[in-house]
Amino acid sequence: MDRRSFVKKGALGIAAASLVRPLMAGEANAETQHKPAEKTFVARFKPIMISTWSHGLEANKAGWEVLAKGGTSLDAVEAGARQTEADVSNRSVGIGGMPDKEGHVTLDACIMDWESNCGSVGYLEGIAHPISVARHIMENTPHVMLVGAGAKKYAMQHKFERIKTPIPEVKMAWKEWKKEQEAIAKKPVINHENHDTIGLLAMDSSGRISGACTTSGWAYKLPGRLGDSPIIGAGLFVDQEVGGAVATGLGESIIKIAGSHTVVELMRNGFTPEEACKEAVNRLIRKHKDMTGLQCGFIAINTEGKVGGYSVFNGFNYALRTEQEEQLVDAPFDRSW
Ligand code: SD4
Repeated sequence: MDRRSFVKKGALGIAAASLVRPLMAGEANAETQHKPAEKTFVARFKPIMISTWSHGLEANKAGWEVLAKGGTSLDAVEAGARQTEADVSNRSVGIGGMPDKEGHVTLDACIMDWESNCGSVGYLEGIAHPISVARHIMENTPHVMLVGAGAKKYAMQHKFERIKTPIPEVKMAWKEWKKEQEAIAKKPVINHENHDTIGLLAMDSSGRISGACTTSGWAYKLPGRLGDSPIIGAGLFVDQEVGGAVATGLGESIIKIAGSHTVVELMRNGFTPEEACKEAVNRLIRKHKDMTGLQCGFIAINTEGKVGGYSVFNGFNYALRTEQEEQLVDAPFDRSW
């Protein structure tokens, strides 16, 4: 099947689960009374996974191997993110990512689960799977976020796989860029051809929602720059009472409206996932006088298993995986390039 044949235009929200919300930890009913909190989730939901951009199709495949066996949404989003991080052809995530102004590939990632546990890593160099470092921080330290040299030290102490970056093709491109002396302050044109950060959201068969986000960020950024992707509430937010959201695009703009948190709070107030993403995009647009090159998009899922997305400009899409379908959905948008 070629790519176009399974692209679906403008999906508005896909009901992929029953309309029953998952039981929350500590919330007792006849089946669950006196059982530990983790057993209060009942396997009655149809799993679903959504991931940004077309490479989300492959990431969803990796995540689906987990979900199909009844695994957790946390394991699923980590597996999906690792798939993209290992893809050498991807220029904005993991090993094939683009460097900063000085030629260093620095990676950002974060992860969040249904109990609001979260972990994050920023400005991490030479480590293959930042998403797994973020999860390790979440599960093994009292902290949420480690960055730079400390993050690298942590990853090495815990024997995370090391990589040599930039890969030769990327180094060549960086040298060319240096020659052209482009001004770093210029806003890049961000579309799906050159901006491939991946954000993933999954609901497992117990209704538990988790999310992940991983990127090398803005190509040729200033050394030390972090975007939205490692920031809980900006690049990713999950609240099991409501749902989850992830962002992609120009991080500086997404941070200004605490993008993913905003989407989740809008859903809390009754918006569908697509309506919430649209309203967040509108809010972001209101904060910027000049929208040139300012592509940003959100995807979201609620506890009913409905999903949606929305972007500033056309060209943003996300991969959807359910028991019945595997497709790339062109997100609705505010304006055309
Ligand atoms: C960043 N939000 O570093 C990321 C980049 C991105 O699609 O999402 N690109 O600003």
